[in-house]
Amino acid sequence: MSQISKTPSRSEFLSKIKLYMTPPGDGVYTVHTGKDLKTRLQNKMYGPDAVKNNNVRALWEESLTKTLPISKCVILGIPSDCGGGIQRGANWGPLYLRESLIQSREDLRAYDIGDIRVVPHLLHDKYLNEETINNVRLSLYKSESIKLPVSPLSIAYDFAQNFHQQFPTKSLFMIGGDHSVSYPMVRAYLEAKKEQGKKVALIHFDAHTDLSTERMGIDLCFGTWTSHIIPFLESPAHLVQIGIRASGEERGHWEKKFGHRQYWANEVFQKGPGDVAHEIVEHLKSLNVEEIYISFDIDCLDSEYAGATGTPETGGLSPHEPMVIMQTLFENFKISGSDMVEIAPMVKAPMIKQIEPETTLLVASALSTFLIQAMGID
Ligand SMILES: [Mn+2]
Repeated sequence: MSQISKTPSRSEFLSKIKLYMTPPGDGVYTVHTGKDLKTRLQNKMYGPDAVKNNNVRALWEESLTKTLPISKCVILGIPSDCGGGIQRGANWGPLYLRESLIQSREDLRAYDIGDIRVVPHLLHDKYLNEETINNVRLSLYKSESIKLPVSPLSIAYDFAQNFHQQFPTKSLFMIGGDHSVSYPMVRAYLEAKKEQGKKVALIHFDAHTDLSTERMGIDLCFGTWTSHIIPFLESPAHLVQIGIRASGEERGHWEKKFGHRQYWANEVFQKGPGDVAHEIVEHLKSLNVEEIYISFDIDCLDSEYAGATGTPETGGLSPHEPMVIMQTLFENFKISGSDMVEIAPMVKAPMIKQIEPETTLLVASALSTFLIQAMGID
C-alpha cells in the first residue's frame, strides 16, 4: 500500500477505502460519549446481532465488493465541521440524516459506502506540517509509510477522484459536514466530467454566497469554497446560486465580480419557483449543459424549516420552492452529483421555536430522497 499509483486498480481503491473510510456512522470518532447514537444507526442498518458481535466492519467490507458494484447512487458521509465557524455541529449531520432517511423511506435504493474518517482538528493536508501528517498517519493507518492523506477534505478528494475513475456511471450523494466538504467533491466531479467530455453546471442552494476568497486568512472553508470552485467550471456562467439573502454585498456586486447568476430568495418569491426554474433551464440549455451537480446548504431554507444548522437565517425559502426548481431541472438535465450539507442536529438558535432537530431532518430527508431517487435513474 505504500506505493499508490495515480490511477489505482479496483482492489487498490477498495484497500484505500478500508483504511481512510469507516462504516456509516463511524466517521465521528467517539470513545464513550455519543457511542449510543452510532449504535442506534448501525442497529438499523446492519441489525442488532451484527452490532453486538462486532460484525459491522466485516459486513461493510463485504458490501464494498458485493453491493457497491451493482448500485447506481452511492451515499457518502463526510462528518467534518472543521471548516465551519459560527456554530459547529454539522459533524453529526451524516448520522442523523441517515437515520431519518431510513425511517422515512425503507425502500430507498442507494448504497451507503460509509464515512470519510475525520480527525476533527484537521481540515486540509496543505495546512499541516510533515510531523503532524506522520503522527496522524501513525494513528489512522498504523504506519508512516502509508502515504495516504489524513485531513477530511484531502481524503474526500482522493476518494472522489478514485470513485469517478472506477465508476464513471455512478453518482454520489454526499452528506456533510459544513459546506467546505463540498469543495473536494465538486472539484473531483468537475474534473471527472471534463475528462468524460460531459458539459456540466453547478446549482448551489444557500442563504449565503460562500464566495469570499479567504476568511481570516484561510482559503478553504464554509464561506469560501464556491469562489475556489469557479475556476474548475467551463465558465463562471455554469454556476447558478439560489436562495441568497444573508450577504454583506448586493447581488450586483457578486454577479459582476464572478460573472455568474444569482437568484436571491426575494426574487424566487416574486417570480415564483416555476418561472425561476424555466429561466435556469433556458440559461443552461444555451450553454449546452447536459448534467448538473446540486449542492444544497440546508440554511437556504427559512429558519422556520431549518433551525438545526450553524447559521439559520430568516426570510428564506420554504421546502416547496427548491423542490419545484429541482424537479424542473431533473426533467431537463441528468443530476449526476449532489450533496446535503450544514445540518447540525444538536444546534438550536435561540430564536427557533419549532421542535428541532426533527423539523430540519424531516425537510432535509424529503429533499435528499428526491435527489437520491433522481440519481438512481439511468
Ligand atoms: Mn453554504
